[in-house]
Amino acid sequence: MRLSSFAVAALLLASCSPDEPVEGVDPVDIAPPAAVTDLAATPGEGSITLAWTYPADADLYACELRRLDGTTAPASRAAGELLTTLTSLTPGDVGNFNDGPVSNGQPYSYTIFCRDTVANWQTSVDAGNTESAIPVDVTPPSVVTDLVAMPGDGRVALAWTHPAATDLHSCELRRLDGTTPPANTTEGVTVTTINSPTPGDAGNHSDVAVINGQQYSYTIFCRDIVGNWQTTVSPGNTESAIPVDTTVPLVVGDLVAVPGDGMVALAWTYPADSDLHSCELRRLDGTTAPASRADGELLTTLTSPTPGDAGNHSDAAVINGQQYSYTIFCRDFIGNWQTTVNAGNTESATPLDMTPPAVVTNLAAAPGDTNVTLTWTYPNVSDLHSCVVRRLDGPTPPATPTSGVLVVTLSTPTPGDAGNHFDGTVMNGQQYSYTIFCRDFIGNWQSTVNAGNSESVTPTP
Ligand SMILES: [Ca+2]
Ligand SMILES: [Ca+2]
Ligand SMILES: [Ca+2]
Ligand SMILES: [Ca+2]
Repeated sequence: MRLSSFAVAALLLASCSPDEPVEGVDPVDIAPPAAVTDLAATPGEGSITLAWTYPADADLYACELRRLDGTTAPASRAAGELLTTLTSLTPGDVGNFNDGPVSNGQPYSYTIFCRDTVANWQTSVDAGNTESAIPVDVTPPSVVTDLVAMPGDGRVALAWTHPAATDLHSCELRRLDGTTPPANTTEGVTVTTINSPTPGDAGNHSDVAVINGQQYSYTIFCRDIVGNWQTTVSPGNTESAIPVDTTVPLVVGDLVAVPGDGMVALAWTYPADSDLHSCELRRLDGTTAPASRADGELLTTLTSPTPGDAGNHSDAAVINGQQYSYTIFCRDFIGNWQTTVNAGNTESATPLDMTPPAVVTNLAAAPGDTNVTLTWTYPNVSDLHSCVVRRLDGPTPPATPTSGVLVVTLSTPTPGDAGNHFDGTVMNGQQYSYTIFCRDFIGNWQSTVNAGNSESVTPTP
């Protein structure tokens, strides 16, 4: 039979030698169980998993798992806090317990005390029934989401949402050339490190270390304060983009149009843009310069200009007296056309006839009695308007269209034809010298005096 605790206590009171068997009753059990063995404490994320082996004592009844903060295990059942009382035990079996939540980085120490059915508590504390552990954070932050990469001109604008992890420490924006984003924190280059981001908040970065036309792929990796890196690569934290040149060249400057005879001489300064590809010189009849590349006619395409250098063009496809207006438009290598029209890249000009007719030829002066008969050949120029026969007394012919006296004005002569004039206003014995000067419709006077258009003669009876 078994004695109740009460009966044992009564027997203990009745005997001064309790270790000895008492006549007529079972020997009193005063031996506690052995201690648990092989206690192990495995730290986890916010938890510690404990495992041990129960003592083999047949009268094992219950055990207490106690815990103390720090590195010293509870030395007795009065120390630390009782985590759990383990009952319905099988002697010699393994036991386990998961202690959590506990604070990561904080040491915890454990002891297990066991008792038998009559409440004899084992009090020993040794390596077998004590253990310490520090739970560790092994959980990386979740993945960045909503990453977008907007291609710009010489830049890629990235935006995303940081993970909501409260222990978020920093994130790294990494980049690889091409279509495949970095697969881990060593692939590609670090574009930027975002320190102390606010968990769950939006982040952004403008990557300007890029070349237009080149594809770039990005991944953002984040870590927590103990250094757990998130390694996931997903649509949420990766993105590719190709920055593009959208900047048009600057405008041509200093355009001048100098009217000439049957031509307009244009000069200008090219814009200094390094990606200047070519320019178009366009022309419209009249006072208004081409407003766009759809306006007027293309006079010439200026290829491979040197940025910032001077340029020029001679427009000979013009009619004198007609006004022309010019605009120069430039483009870059991508094909971005500059569309601005201002004083710097527009100009108007009216080419002018400044060419006098050629000289009369074959002038002959036949002396008569108080007269001189002149014959010549008109110059063969299409814009021949009129000629004048001028005369000076003496051996020297008139040098200009206004010197000497006007003998006759020859209107609307036929170019290249023969002409003649009978000068009956002369005296015998007096020497006379003639020059014929011609002009065109604009009024350009031919001023040459030579053997062809001058002659001296002395009328005789
Ligand atoms: Ca016992
Ligand atoms: Ca963590
Ligand atoms: Ca450009
Ligand atoms: Ca002329």
